[in-house]
Amino acid sequence: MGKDGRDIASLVCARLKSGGRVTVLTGAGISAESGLATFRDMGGLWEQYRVEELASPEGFARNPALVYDFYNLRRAQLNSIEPNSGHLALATLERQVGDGFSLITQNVDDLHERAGSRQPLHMHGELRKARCQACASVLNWPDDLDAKSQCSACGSHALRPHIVWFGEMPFHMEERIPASLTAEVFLSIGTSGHVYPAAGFVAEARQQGALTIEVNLEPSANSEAFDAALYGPAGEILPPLVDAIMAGLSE
Ligand code: BJW
Repeated sequence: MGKDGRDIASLVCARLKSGGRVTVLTGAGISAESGLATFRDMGGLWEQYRVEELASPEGFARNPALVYDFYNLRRAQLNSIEPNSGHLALATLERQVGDGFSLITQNVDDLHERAGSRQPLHMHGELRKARCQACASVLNWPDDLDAKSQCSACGSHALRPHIVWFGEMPFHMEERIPASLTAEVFLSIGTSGHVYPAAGFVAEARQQGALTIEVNLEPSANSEAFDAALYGPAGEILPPLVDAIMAGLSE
């Protein structure tokens, strides 16, 4: 790891040693090295599909079969991929920091859990869950979902992907996310900074006194809100960064 990385690790350690907490926000970039397409990069999902048809309540009302298929394909894809070294490094950091660690993810995949993260806050939902529009039950749903799928709680056929679409309120916005934005260190990984409210978290965390750090291939849309940045693939940057933080904490 270069000097920038070591300097950033020292700054993080200084905050954590005096009882600080760390909050991590992840986006599609952290799962890219596992083989999942991002949204806005070249070749990303929104280049291949029309966002308003697939990720909005109006699109689902217009053409549910198309939306079910899109998420069925992505759900099936989860069976053939694995967490990468970036996910694993974050799980290691979580074990070291303990209760002072929070992970907010915009990702709907389950790679953080499979890497060992205990309770990531999935603010945009989860691919492997379905939600009943009749009784609001959230069900584990590992297989294909369609208009004939039945809710095991109420028997209705009103299941939809458990995904937050544009115009819908993300999850955990009332308590857990606001509480985590008071942490002393805020680390943002692999997110373009285009989608709110997540794109506003860094400014909020910084305003509350956090040291803010970005890991991305390139500066994100809100890069001015970060105190420090490391540019490159998360799977290459995070393992040595976490190692340096762990070494600093044990000194
Ligand atoms: C790597 C890498 C590697 C690549 N290593 N890095 C006008 C102004 C402001 C806001 C709005 C507005 N009009 C409407 C809004 C609100 C709207 C919004 O933000 N729209 C903007 C697009 C303008 N937001 C909403 O509607 C949200 N709800 C809402 O606001 O409710 C009201 C409210 C909330 C709170 C308080 C009060 C009111 C809901 C947003 C739902 C987003 N849903 C999606 C799709 C569903 C999930 C799915 O199908 O999978 O979520 S959209 C899509 O974008 C997905 C993602 O989670 C989200 C963020 O994308 P992400 O993760 O940043 O991915 P990319 O592709 O954009 O970026 C990848 C990055 O990784 C890049 O930077 C690469 O460089 C990097 N990278 N490889 C490191 N190896």
